[in-house]
Amino acid sequence: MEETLSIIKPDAMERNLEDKIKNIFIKNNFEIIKEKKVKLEKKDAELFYKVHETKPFYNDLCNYLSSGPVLVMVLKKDNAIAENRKIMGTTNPKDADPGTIRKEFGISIDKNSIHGSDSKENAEKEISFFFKD
Ligand code: IDP
Ligand code: MG
Repeated sequence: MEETLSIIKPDAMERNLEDKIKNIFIKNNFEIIKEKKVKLEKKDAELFYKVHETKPFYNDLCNYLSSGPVLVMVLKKDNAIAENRKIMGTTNPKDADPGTIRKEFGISIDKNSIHGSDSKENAEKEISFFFKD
């Protein structure tokens, strides 16, 4: 079994999509083993997205992620990291496959409703970023 970090981003929280998105994970046999609703400070978002600090969209991205509450979850399943990326869809909702979370709910490349870890190393880092135990 593998663990990955998922975040329901502010645009989806704002539209009350929390339960709909959680049900997609449950339907796809993910176990939600930890979850918490948090409102990040900008400096938290900057740390979380540090890998993107040189990108032109970094500042907007950090403002956005800290603009409202988010739901942070640890998802567990065989091959959870890749399986989660598959059901999330591509970064830009416009290009995402039908039935994916981003296709269904994403508004734009920045307001794309969901975050998911992209590798084993990042999953571990991101899980301990939010759940220190
Ligand atoms: P991912 O979320 O699919 O892993 P990343 O490349 O890691 O995509 O980018 C992190 C987040 O930064 C994206 O989910 C999206 O919200 C935002 N982002 C990525 N590329 C762009 C862009 O070109 N313009 C604006 N925001 C972007
Ligand atoms: Mg990423």
